[in-house]
Parts: sequence; structure tokens; C-alpha cells
Amino acid sequence: MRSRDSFKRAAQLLCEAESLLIVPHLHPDGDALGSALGLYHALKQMGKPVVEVVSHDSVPEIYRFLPDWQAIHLEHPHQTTYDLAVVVDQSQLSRAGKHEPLVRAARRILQIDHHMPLEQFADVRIVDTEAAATAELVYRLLRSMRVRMTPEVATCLLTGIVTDTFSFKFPNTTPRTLRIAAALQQAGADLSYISEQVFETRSFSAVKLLGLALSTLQRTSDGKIAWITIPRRAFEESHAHEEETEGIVNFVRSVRGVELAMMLRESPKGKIRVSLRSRGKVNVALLAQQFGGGGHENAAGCTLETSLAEAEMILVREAQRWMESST
Ligand SMILES: [Mn+2]
Repeated sequence: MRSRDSFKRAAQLLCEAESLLIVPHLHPDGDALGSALGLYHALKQMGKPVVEVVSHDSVPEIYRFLPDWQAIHLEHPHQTTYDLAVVVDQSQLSRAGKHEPLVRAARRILQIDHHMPLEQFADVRIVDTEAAATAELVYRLLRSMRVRMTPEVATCLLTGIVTDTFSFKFPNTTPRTLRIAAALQQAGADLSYISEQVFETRSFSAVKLLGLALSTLQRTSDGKIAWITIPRRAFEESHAHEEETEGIVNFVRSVRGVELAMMLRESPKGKIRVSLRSRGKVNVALLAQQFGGGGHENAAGCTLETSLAEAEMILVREAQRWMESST
């Protein structure tokens, strides 16, 4: 389907639906939450009788400045069958977590995403891997519908763009990204306030955890792969939450000479969650897919069901093999 057609069809679905459900992904980040809430504000403004946002996980502390973040529920509130479910920032429906059945029960599903497509689950898809953030696509969709950009909508969408581009520093930032960001600022989003909230405000425990995590830094002898591990006890010692590991992997990637950075953390259920970041041509989404994960070329993730030590061994070995074959 051509992109203009998918925007048209998506707009039609949004216009026709009376009851809408919006679903960000598991462990939601700034883009998932910003896209979901931006859409929420826009639909409310359009006078939709039922607009609900449900998330598998609670809203991380750093995003609790987003207008009406409390509208995001962990359990689905009222309705059991919606006219339309809008799934944002995810390429697999399993990423909706416990809300997957609710999405499947909706009369129609609209997917808005910028990850490498993994699964066909939607009736209409706006999927563009060139977009820096899903929020960019939400912006383009709302613009095509001539929805007024209120400061609330703009703040949510700009937060999505700022987080997924790491403040316009990642190579996914395009001229279009900047034009959209400028329009959102014009519409009342405060860029410096958003950046302050997202990047410059951390809890005491998160900074403690950062120290513990960085103290485990290692690299391969050629210096191209570097990684850190975060065992359970680091969370206990620092009193930090799981979500407060966000962004730590960027420190690993910043080491001179590193082309592939990894962060392995032990989650409460004994699973090992892995964040992968790369510089240059190393496509970490493909590496993540080997372990059932996914993501973008330079940022991806996967989960291993093994001990932390074993996961570390497997991943370093695989990553080395991967680097050799991709260069
Ligand atoms: Mn995203």
C-alpha cells in the first residue's frame, strides 16, 4: 500500500470510530507514551466519546510530566470491545503484553510504527522505518486530518521525537524530523523543558545504579564490543527500578572505538533483558532477531531465559561472530 493511501485509510478509521483504545508497548519509552498520549489528546479534542489508553507497565517516573499521563491505565477500564485499537511503536502484537487479547477483540486494528516489521496484525498500517519516531508518524497523520496541534498534543509528540533521537543526536534524525519538531515547538511544546525532564532529571537511586552498572564495563580485545551487566543485587543495593536503566547503554556506546554496545540486566523473573546499540553499519536489529527480539538498525533488544553469566557468554560470542561477518 502506498504511504499516502495508508494515511488516508488510517484517517478514515479514526474518524469513523466512536470508541478507541490506544496501546503503547511493554516497558513503554518516551516515544510509545508520547505517541499514545498525543493521539489521546487529539482524539479527545475531536470529541470522541470513548478514548482509553492502556499499558502493560506503569508510566516511568521521568515521563510523569506528560499532560494527562494519569489517563494511562494498567487495567482496561470499561469497554471490552472497541471500534478501533491503535497500537503504537510496536512491530509485534505480543509487545502489547496483557492487553493483546483486548486489541485482538477490537473491530479494527491500526498500527503506527517505525520498527522493522515483524508481524502482520493490523487492518491498516502506517509503518515507516525511516521515521525517527512513531510520534513523527502520528504528527503526519494528525496533520493530514487537519487536527489542531494544541500544546498538549505538541508536548507529547515532541517528547517522543526527543527521546527516540536522543535529542536529535542519533543518525535517525532527518530534515523532516527537525521540521516536525519545529512545528511542534511552534504549537506550544517547550523543548528545553522536555529535555530537562527526560535527560537531566534522575532519581538518587537511578544515579547509584548507573555507578554500579558502569563499574562492570568490559570490552573485547579489539575494543569494538563493550558491555555491562546489571545483576539483581545492583537493583537491591541501589533501590532503583528496572525502568531506571534506560539510557545507561549509551554510556557504553560512547566509549571510543566501540561499534557495538550491550547492556544485560537481570529482571525479577530471572530473565535477562538485553539492550543493543551500535554505531555505523552494524545492524543490531538482525542480531536481536537471532534471539527472538527486534528493533532498529542502531538500537534493538531481546530477552534470554538463562543465567546472567551464561547470557553474557552467549551474547559476547555471538556479537563477535556477528561483527566479523558484517564487516
Ligand atoms: Mn519509537
